[in-house]
Amino acid sequence: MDSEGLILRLFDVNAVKFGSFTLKSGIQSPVYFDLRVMVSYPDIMDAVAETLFETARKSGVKYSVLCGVPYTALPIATLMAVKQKVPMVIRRKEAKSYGTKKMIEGVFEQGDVCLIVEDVVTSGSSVMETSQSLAEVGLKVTDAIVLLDRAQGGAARLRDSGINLYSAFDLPRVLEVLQSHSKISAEVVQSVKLFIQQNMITSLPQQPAAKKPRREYLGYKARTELCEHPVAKQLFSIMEDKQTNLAFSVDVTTSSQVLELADQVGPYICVLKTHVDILEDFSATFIQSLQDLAQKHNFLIFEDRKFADIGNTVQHQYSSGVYRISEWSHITNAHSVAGPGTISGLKAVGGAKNRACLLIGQMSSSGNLAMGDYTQATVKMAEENGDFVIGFISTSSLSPDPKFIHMTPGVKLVEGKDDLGQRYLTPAEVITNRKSDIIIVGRGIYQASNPGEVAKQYQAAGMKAYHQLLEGETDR
Ligand code: S5P
Repeated sequence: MDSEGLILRLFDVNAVKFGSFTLKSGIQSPVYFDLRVMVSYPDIMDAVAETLFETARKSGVKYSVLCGVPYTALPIATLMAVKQKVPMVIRRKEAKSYGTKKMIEGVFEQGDVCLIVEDVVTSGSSVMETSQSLAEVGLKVTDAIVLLDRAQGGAARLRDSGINLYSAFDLPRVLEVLQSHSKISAEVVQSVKLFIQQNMITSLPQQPAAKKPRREYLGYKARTELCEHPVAKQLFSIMEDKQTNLAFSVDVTTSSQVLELADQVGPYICVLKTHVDILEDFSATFIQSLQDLAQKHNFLIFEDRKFADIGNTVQHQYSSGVYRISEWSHITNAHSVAGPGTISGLKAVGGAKNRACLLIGQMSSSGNLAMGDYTQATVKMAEENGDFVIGFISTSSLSPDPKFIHMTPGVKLVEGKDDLGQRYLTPAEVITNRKSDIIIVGRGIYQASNPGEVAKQYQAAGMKAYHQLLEGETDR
C-alpha cells in the first residue's frame, strides 16, 4: 500500500473524521484522527509499519532501538521492531507504584540511540515527554518518526528541543488525497486549512520581531531587550552582569540561617527562592534584612508559594495574612490547575507593583501529573497573560518565545533522587540538553559544608552549560 492508499484506507475505517469535534484541549476542531482503531485492521497495521520504516530509511536516521509513544504507537513500534529485527523499549505512562518503579522497560546500553515512533503529532509534547523519559535512563534521542503531522507547529517545537521529526505525511497531504478522490468537499478542505492556520502551536513566521520564537539560542543580553516585563528585564540583566543562571532555594527553617546563607551565596546567584511558611520566626525585620541582602548582592527574591486557589482567594493569600508576599517578593509562582482566574487574582494585586509570576508547567517529582495537555494549556495561559507571567517552573523548555524564562528545580551536580520522589538532573542536562534557563538548587548547596564555595561550583557548571547551548553543542 502506498501512502495515498493508506490515507484512503484510514478514511474508510473512520480513523480520519470530518465534522465538529472537541479536542482534549477544549478546542473545536473540524478534523479528528482516531488512529487507535488501526489495531483492528491487520492490513493497515502492516502498511503503517512499512510506511514508517520507509520514512526512517529515507531520512537517513541511525538508531539501535525503537520506542513507541504510548499507547497508539506502541503496537506500531512493536511491529516495526519485529519486522526489522531491531530491539525496542517500552515507556510506561506512569511509573509502577511497586517494585522497580522503572519508567522504561527493556534491555539497553547507556548511550544507545533510540528512535521514537508516534502516530500523530500536534504540539509534539508527547514525543518530548517520551524523549525525556528515555534521556533520564541514558538513551540518546535525536529523531522521531510519525505517521501524521497535523502541521500545527509540533515539528518546529521539537526541533527547538533538539529532536528532528520525520513524518510519513501531514494533514495538508491528507486533505489533498481525500479531495482528489472526492471524499471531502472544497469547503471542508478550506475549513481545516483555516483551523490549522488559527491553531498553530507556535506560529513561527507571522510573529512580530520582538516575539519571534527562539530558534538559535539567544544570550541573556539579547533577551533583556526582547522582553517587556520589568522583572524579566531585570533578571536577564542580572544574569548577564553577574554571569550566573543559578537560583538558590534556601529551604531552611530560621530567619538567621536564611540570612546567613543568602549573604554567603548571594554573590553567585541571580535569584534567591524562599518558602517563608517554613520559617519558625518570620518577621517584618527579617524581610527588611533579606531585601537589604538582595540589594547588596543584586539578586531577585522569589517566594515559591505555588498559589493554586480561585482568583478571589489567591488575591488575599498574596496581599495579606502574616506574609504579605506581594510587598516584598519580586517573583512568585502559581499552579494552573484552577484555571486563569488564579492568574487574574494574583495580577490584580501584583500587577500594579510590577511583580511577576511563573506558572508551574512541569514538576521534578516522580509521578506528578503536570504533563501533556496540562502543560500545553499552562503554556497557553502564560501566553495570554504575558504582562504578568514571565515564564515557567519546568523540567525543560516549554516555549520558544525568548521572553519566557524557564526555571528548573531538582538539580544537583550528580543525577539521582531523594527518598520522597524528588528527581535530580545535572546543570548540563537542564541547560544544554533541555534548554531551560535557570537551575534551582536547594539541598545541593545548603547541606554542603561550605555553601558559598559549592554555589560557586553550581554557578560555573550552569554557565558552562549555557555557553555550550549558545554554541549549539549538546551534552549527550
Ligand atoms: O517541581 C518542582 C517545583 C519546585 S518550585 N520541584 C521542586 O523541587 N520545587 C522546589 O525546588 C521545591 O519546593 C524546593 O524548594 C526546591 C528543590 O529543592 P532541592 O533541595 O531538592 O534542590
